[in-house]
Amino acid sequence: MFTLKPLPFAKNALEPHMSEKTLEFHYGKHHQAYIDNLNKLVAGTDLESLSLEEIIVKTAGKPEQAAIFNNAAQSYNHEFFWNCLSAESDDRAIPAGLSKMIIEAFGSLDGFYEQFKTAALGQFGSGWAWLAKGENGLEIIKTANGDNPLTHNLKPILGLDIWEHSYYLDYQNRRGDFVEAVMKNLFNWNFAAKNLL
Ligand code: MN3
Repeated sequence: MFTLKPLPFAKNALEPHMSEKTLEFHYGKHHQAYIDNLNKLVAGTDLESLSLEEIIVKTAGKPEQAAIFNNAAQSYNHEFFWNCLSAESDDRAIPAGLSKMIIEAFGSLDGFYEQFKTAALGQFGSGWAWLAKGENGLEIIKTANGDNPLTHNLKPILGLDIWEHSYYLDYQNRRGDFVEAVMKNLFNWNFAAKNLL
């Protein structure tokens, strides 16, 4: 049985950039639903005892297992996403090693922000923008629906949910404003640095 883990912050801790109301729905309803659906879909199958990561890798690209993949990936993505967010000043400073890698990959921190925003805005419809690590260092990718870096042989470092349910209550159609607000005010760089290891 998969369960909804507690949020790593209070529901109002990310205001004004992400409201308590958004988290009530996004975490309390959407994320919960992915987990509930996954539990129903894997009950009594050999997938039941696997981790989310294992289910994702095992079912990726198999049309007959698309529902399981989508719900497992979205369960994983959301748990990861909440950890990518923090309003604590300690989490908001970019550790030196990671900062160096970002500058190597994207020219500057602003270069990273610009390319990340371009990826997030360029994803047509629902999906995610990611900072990920591959054999050649850091890269930015966008993925559709529940897809994530694990199926591209990449390690997720930071992820941003750009499904409309992620921003509609706070920003309506202004995805760019939401992306800017999260990148500049909420990314948890401590969590990102831990994911490099
Ligand atoms: Mn979501």
